[in-house]
Amino acid sequence: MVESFPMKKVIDDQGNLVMASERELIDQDLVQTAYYHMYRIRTFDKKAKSLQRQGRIGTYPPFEGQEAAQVGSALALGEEDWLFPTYRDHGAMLTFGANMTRTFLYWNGRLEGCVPPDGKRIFPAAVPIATQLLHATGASWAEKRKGTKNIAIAYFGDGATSEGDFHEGLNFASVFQTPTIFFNQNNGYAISVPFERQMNSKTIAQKGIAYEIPSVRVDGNDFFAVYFEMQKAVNRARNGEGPTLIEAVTWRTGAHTTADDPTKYRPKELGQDIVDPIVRFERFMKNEGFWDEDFAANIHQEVEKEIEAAVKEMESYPKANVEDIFDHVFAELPNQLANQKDTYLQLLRGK
Ligand SMILES: Cc1ncc(C[n+]2csc(CCOP(=O)(O)OP(=O)(O)O)c2C)c(N)n1
Ligand SMILES: [Mg+2]
Repeated sequence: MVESFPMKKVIDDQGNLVMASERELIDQDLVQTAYYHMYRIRTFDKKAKSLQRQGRIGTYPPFEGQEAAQVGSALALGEEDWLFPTYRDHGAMLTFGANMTRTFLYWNGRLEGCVPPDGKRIFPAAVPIATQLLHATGASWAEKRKGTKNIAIAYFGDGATSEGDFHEGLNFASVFQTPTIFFNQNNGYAISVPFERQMNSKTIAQKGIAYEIPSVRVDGNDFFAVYFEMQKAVNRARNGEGPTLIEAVTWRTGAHTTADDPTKYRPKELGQDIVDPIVRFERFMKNEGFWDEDFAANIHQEVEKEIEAAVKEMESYPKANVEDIFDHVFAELPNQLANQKDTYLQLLRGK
């Protein structure tokens, strides 16, 4: 089955083009846009980890190492499309137009963190694994029924494929030929569970066969491979040709979240040979004459400023209100939760 789904690459680890036919699709604007977004979300991610360590935001799931997958996918979407992310997809959300201050507020436990910017169809990050596949299928089905050309993308991890929702989402999308892109980031682990313990199949792409969904396996650390395959999937969906499953093979460099220690469950040598996607992209830029010191320096400065301003704004908000956790799920709080709320508030008051 692995042979049926060879991993598509456009550039190799040294930044050399291995698919020369794609060269004519690459121009300065695309290269600089991709670099800008990957650098921006990498810097955001570093800042978020640092803020968590300083107690300035809560638990945070880093996406370092997955920038090419997240930017390559989000950049291929159109303005009116729908994005259904997980907790690890802030890079994709920011690239698609999520507000950075609100993204920090989300990890600070504030409701404002779930509000999408005006005109942007970005759902709040799904923490319950795989639920968003059904939401994306439903939203894109609605678009199809309304006769629009808009599509939806659902982000999900390797571990999510073990959930019923994954299969229900794919089956429904297949039966109704919805304009949905199932975008998998196979980062090799679901918390501490490695890919081989999660499934006996050798790839995630092959799971599309059962649903007659065109599927492809790409090197998720290769921006161009992700971006070009996404474009094909987007075009197919817009033209009424139904869903696509994309497996982007990648690697999370750090912990599952700031609450765990990956050295406890990942052998040290694993991942050592993986070239950072941004380093790989920079190599490509230098090899192909796209590198420009001034452009890079300007971007670095601009991003730094943007992030500092967003952190400052986030910290100007009052601390999250504990009662919010209880007050916005049910119209009428069930007894058991009302009791929990009382107990917790008493605890906070030191009684
Ligand atoms: C329904 C459900 N079951 C279990 C969990 C606990 N949980 C949180 S993250 C995670 C692993 C998910 O792994 P994967 O889908 O590979 O995504 P990744 O975290 O690697 O991006 C699990 C099991 C959850 N959030 N929701
Ligand atoms: Mg995973």
